[in-house]
Amino acid sequence: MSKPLEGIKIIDFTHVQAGPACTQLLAWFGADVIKVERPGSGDVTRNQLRDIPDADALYFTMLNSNKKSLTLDTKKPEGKEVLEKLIRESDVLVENFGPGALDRMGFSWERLNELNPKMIVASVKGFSDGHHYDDLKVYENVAQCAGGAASTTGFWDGPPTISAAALGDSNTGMHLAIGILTALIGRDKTGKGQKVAVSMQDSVLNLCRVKLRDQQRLERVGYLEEYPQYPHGEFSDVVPRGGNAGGGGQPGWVLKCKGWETDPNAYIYFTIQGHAWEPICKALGKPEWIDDPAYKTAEARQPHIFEIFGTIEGWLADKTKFEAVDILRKFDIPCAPVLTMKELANDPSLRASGTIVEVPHKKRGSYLTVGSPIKFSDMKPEVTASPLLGEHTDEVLAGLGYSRQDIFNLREIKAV
Ligand code: CAO
Repeated sequence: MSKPLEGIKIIDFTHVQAGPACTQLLAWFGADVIKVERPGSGDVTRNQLRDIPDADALYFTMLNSNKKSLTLDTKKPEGKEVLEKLIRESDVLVENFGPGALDRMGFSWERLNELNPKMIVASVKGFSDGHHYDDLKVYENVAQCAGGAASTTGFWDGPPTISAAALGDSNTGMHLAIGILTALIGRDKTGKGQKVAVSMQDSVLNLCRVKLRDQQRLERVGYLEEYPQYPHGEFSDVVPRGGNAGGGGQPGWVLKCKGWETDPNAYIYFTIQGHAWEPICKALGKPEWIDDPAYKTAEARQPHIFEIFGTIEGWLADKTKFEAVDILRKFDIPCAPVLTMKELANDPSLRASGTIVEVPHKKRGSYLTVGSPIKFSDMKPEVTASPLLGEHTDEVLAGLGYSRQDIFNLREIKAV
């Protein structure tokens, strides 16, 4: 089956997570993604946290599937020459080097645009161009702090907390992918390439927009009625950490189920959504709460919400997280078990949908990865193994018109 991005050639000048997550997505959808890596070492994640000696680490394999690998020293004149040829026939160049690295290499936006005016140049940086921190190198957790996630995550009596979700890295890569696709559609209309830039700080903040909503509400009224601090606690002039309260305003909490004493994940997330109150009362065997003025409205419940959660935990005490959800789903109550990575890895539904996939790899044997979370009616993205370092160097160079002797010479001077 042909894929929508077939025929789109992408120079993947990315490393670590933010950039590779973007180009991997585009490769799944059919783009020809050529990862350009430094000869001898390649993307640093090939070596990071290895679980099998001499085989690419999972960090690399899980972010670089469906790509080709070309080794090229782009600081050597011969390597630059190869890159220039590649640029002339590519549609997109994606990079996430530290600030100024591409310019120092001699490939500023102006130069790239001169080499190929139709090419889209897409970049991830920690902070946006012109920002007072735009000289900083940035990793995931730094971005979560700079983008407002850390100050609003965790419990009010603990420090700012980092989320396990890659809000700074993969999330920024997804934003960049949207930008690239938009620029490609724009190019169809104008015939011109353009620069697409996404900062990690901006991408984190974009996902924290309800907290910016809350900051404005707090400044206007002095409290946030859906936060656990209301009405008994204190508010300062900044959005506090709300523990497990729902960011969207639906009261909810992580509640203990049978076995929590020994299993750190025997919990469900239980929401007390306004419209679900009546079914909740029925499910819990508390029909008297339905019309009780102390429970009837969200506002009335908030002062004693933890007492309500305590009652629900009493109901959950003899039910596993799975049994509880099986009962609650019949009442249309939004809830879910707190699932571990082990449970997700073995989840038959995720395997069937292609969200968890097993990929054969030349050196590792097979490994699990997360496949495309986006499903299409006319296309099933297939995940193929990440490339070995330089696996496609000869193929790509031959495609650029280099002879076997040229390729040998490039190897001799260690340009590839
Ligand atoms: N041939 C020759 N040189 C190469 C090369 C190649 N194929 N590929 C990269 N290089 C060089 C670059 O030119 C650069 O050299 P100079 O600094 O001398 O100009 C160097 O390798 C890469 O530098 P870097 O700053 O990108 O790498 P780093 O390990 O010091 O920093 C990171 C890593 C991620 C902090 C930084 O790249 C960064 O801030 N990127 C932008 C934000 C980002 O994407 N962060 C997310 C990473 S995922 O957690």
